[in-house]
Amino acid sequence: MVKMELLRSSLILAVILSVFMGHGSWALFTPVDNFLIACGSSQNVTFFGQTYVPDSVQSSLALKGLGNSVVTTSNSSIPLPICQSARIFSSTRSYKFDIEREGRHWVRLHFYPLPSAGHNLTSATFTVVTENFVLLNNFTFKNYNGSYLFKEFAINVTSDNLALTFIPSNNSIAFVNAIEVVSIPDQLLPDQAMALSPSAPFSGLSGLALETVYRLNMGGPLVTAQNDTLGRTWAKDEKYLHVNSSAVNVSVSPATIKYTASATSDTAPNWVYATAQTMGDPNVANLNFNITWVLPVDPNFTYFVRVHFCDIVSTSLNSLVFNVYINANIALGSLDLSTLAGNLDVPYYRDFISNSSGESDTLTISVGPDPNADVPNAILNGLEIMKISNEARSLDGISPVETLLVMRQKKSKTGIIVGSVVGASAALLLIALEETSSALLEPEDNSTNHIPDIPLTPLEPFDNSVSMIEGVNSGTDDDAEDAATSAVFSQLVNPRGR
Ligand SMILES: *[C@@H]1O[C@H](CO)[C@@H](O)[C@H](O)[C@H]1NC(C)=O
Ligand SMILES: *[C@@H]1O[C@H](CO)[C@@H](O)[C@H](O)[C@H]1NC(C)=O
Ligand SMILES: *[C@@H]1O[C@H](CO)[C@@H](O)[C@H](O)[C@H]1NC(C)=O
Ligand SMILES: *[C@@H]1O[C@H](CO)[C@@H](O)[C@H](O)[C@H]1NC(C)=O
Ligand SMILES: *[C@@H]1O[C@H](CO)[C@@H](O)[C@H](O)[C@H]1NC(C)=O
Ligand SMILES: *[C@@H]1O[C@H](CO)[C@@H](O)[C@H](O)[C@H]1NC(C)=O
Ligand SMILES: *[C@@H]1O[C@H](CO)[C@@H](O)[C@H](O)[C@H]1NC(C)=O
Ligand SMILES: *[C@@H]1O[C@H](CO)[C@@H](O)[C@H](O)[C@H]1NC(C)=O
Ligand SMILES: *[C@@H]1O[C@H](CO)[C@@H](O)[C@H](O)[C@H]1NC(C)=O
Ligand SMILES: *[C@@H]1O[C@H](CO)[C@@H](O)[C@H](O)[C@H]1NC(C)=O
Ligand SMILES: CC(=O)N[C@H]1CO[C@H](CO)[C@@H](O)[C@@H]1O
Repeated sequence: MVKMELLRSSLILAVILSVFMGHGSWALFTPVDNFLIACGSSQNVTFFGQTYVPDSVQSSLALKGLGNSVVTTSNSSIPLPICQSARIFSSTRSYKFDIEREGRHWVRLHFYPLPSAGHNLTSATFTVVTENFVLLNNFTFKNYNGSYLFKEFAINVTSDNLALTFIPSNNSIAFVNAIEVVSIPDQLLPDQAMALSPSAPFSGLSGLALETVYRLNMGGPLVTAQNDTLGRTWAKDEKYLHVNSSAVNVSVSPATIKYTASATSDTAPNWVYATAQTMGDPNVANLNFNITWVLPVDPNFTYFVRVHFCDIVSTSLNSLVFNVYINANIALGSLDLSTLAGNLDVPYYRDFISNSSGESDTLTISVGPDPNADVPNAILNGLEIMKISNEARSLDGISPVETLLVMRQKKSKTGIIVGSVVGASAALLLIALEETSSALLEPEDNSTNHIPDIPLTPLEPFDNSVSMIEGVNSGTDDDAEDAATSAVFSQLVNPRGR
């Protein structure tokens, strides 16, 4: 009997553990702020195991001024379920999130121009800003090759709220399908990293905004948000290989990966470290070559580059010694992975700051053998490239927030949205820029600026048109992957695609 009981409880424990671990994860880090919002939706949307709540939930949302409407579709042939609805703004509007824990947050925006009776979302041209940073400037799907735009930013929020403001361009509208605002562990993104050429520390990153432009799982499968403790997506790397025959993919079981205090599953999922590209083709006579990835980037910005390594190929310590280059510059010379990581199968990563290569609009990463190594080989397991905000505190163009808001306010009638929405873990307030920008708004607009904190009126009638859409007009290149997958990557694949 006792034995049975023991057996049963250990079985239960095993089940609990496997559920816990299988979920990847939120084991290590639980985001204090975790807003997942399905804009314009009338119901919760569950996607990859997470629940996105409507921005109008509990009907405690009042919309004043003209032109707030929503569009929804029941057609499931769109990239993601959270894109089946959108909120449309015909004047400058803000979502305001109450932030419980200051520090970096993911700000993820999903845009998919649904067909709408009253509006053409494909030709909508708009700008998105926080109080301090420009995230998108005069974006329109007309100039963009994809049918779906996903943007991920890492913003250090240093007050108790974050306002996301949507600014329609002249005579246009703005829209958004889904928004995520989620805490990031403090230790994930450093304040300082090494710049190359000349080699010097670059500090002050924590005060700047970052935008993910590439996040790649070398030699590996697509890793989706549900397999990442921080909800990140890791794309395949093959299409960026300069000479794809130069690389051979390798993989081990993800369970082999031995995390340490300095590289945890929050650094990158074990699926990333368990696969890699290596030189390793024994049939090639001359093994003295680099594996190079060529990544198109906007040359007007500087980039944060994180290279992820894990020696999953060696059978003994100190046998894998290689060089890492960013553009033509040596980033890591004679990198002896097992010495630095302490063992085989142990993750290791390094951060750099780099511009694009020379006058070109690409950034290149190369790994190649060290002449002194016993075995000529080189490895790369993962790569992240994030755009760093410029002097104008912009990630898109050279106009600062103040200019974009003022320019817009001269023309628009500012409507106000007030309301409260219950987010995934906390309350979300959806209101206009009351504090920071009221000075900017006031001269232009003296009627609707200050509004009661408590929403009083019920929702105005929405344009709840159920529309059919023509399916995914995928402008991206990977037909082999399913629509959802290629849509997720339309931005990562083509960061300059607009
Ligand atoms: C918007 O309108 C203003 C004034 O009419 C004009 O100066 C500006 O060029 C327009 N901007 C765009 C992006 O069309
Ligand atoms: C965010 O900014 C504050 C103030 O500059 C700084 O103290 C903090 O370390 C930053 N946090 C992160 C995670 O960069
Ligand atoms: C590894 O490379 C082989 C041969 O090129 C390819 O068929 C396979 O899909 C690759 N594996 C992954 C996970 O990308
Ligand atoms: C090399 O890359 C090109 C373009 O991405 C692709 O068409 C080709 O199939 C790849 N070859 C191999 C051997 O993977
Ligand atoms: C690898 O690339 C670097 C940087 O471009 C270059 O200096 C080096 O000579 C290359 N190594 C080989 C073996 O081609
Ligand atoms: C870079 O900046 C220059 C000068 O401001 C501008 O002409 C060019 O279009 C910008 N390039 C991109 C890719 O935005
Ligand atoms: C990038 O380019 C800018 C402008 O040319 C320069 O000021 C800066 O030092 C460069 N940064 C790095 C890391 O190379
Ligand atoms: C929607 O999701 C939220 C958060 O998970 C939950 O509290 C709420 O009960 C859900 N509403 C419905 C109608 O399922
Ligand atoms: C949804 O869109 C697809 C692709 O255009 C289309 O084939 C399908 O008929 C649509 N579904 C409905 C219910 O209209
Ligand atoms: C968009 O696609 C067209 C046609 O496929 C191509 O000519 C153009 O270069 C692409 N634009 C960008 C910015 O990639
Ligand atoms: C590549 C990958 O990470 N795949 C796994 C993601 O998570 C789901 C469910 O937890 C697994 O079924 C996949 O194999």
